[in-house]
Amino acid sequence: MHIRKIIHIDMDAFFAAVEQRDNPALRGLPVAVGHDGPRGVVATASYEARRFGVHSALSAARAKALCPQLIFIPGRMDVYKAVSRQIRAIFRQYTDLVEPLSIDEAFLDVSHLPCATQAAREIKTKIFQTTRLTASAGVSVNKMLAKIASDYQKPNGLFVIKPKQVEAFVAKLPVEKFFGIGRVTAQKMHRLGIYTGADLRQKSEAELTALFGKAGHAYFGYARGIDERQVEPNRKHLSVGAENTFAADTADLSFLRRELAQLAHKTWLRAQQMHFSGKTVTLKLKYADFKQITRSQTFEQPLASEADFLQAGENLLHKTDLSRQKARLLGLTLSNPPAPPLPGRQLWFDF
Ligand code: TTP
Ligand code: MG
Repeated sequence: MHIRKIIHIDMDAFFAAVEQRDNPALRGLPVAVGHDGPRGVVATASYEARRFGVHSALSAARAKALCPQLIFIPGRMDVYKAVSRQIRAIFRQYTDLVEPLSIDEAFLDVSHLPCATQAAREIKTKIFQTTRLTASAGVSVNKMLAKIASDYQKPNGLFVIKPKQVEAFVAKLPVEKFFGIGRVTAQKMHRLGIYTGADLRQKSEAELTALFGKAGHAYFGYARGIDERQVEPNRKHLSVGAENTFAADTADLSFLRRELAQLAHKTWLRAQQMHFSGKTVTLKLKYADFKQITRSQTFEQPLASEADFLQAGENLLHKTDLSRQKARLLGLTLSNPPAPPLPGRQLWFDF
């Protein structure tokens, strides 16, 4: 089997580090980037502030309660974007297979290079020389492990999970560290006595799909250190969706709404697993005579929650005509990621 070499790079305390770089008076101090106000939220915190428990997505009020001397800085998105372009230019010196996941992180497929670890070391050095900022790098055989590795020795880390180490590493890994396993899924696993990769490995693929639906298939692979997802440089064209053909044609609106809720749930889960967010929702409806229509709506911001996504789908469903013809198939798709691509985070603050 062909073994891939994947690097994941993620800047350290990105927005806060840029602010400390550009204003030496802030260095060594607890800094939060974000809005300071009654409805304010922390976008990120310097490592000094993190020692007090301040982190992304915390309300400004809570952050100041935890760390009264916290210095709030309004963000400068244009500067962060410029740095983001600088680091992407460095990545492209090593490979065309660069998949930016957000403003400060990317996957690189460097399978063609003799030594991925050496490349990661060089990239970190070049980033520092160019931007005066530190990044953490993870190197392994697939995306999931490379991403876990970059987080392992943050900040300014370089961590490698070699092919031979994968099994032992994954066995010890807490399930919440696996890709796409969020808080809710992790809690469900804990209730089932699944705490680590080794526990997860005890379950058959059939058991996992029965418990977690399609995601169960991925979890089965993850427990064995397998993640087949390719580094996808062209996220612009990416979309995530689900569709279902009914056992019998129907015009029953309450049935269709229940179907839609399932499609929205499935799609949202997959989008989260892929760190994908999109601004466009498309509903597809195939009538009993096989005539197909689509209705879509594009928002200014990526859809922020499953509930919003479903609501958009329902609005589109109401724009279809079921008075003359029954439906045989319903589909729902999320597409059109924001540019530059950002992950499915809900708390990006506005400028
Ligand atoms: P992250 O890479 O998640 O965080 P970070 O770089 O600040 O810190 P770490 O060292 O742990 O990687 O996110 C990158 C930037 O994205 C972050 O600096 C600010 C922004 N961001 C938000 O605006 N809202 C959020 O909820 C998160 C998580 C990040
Ligand atoms: Mg980061």
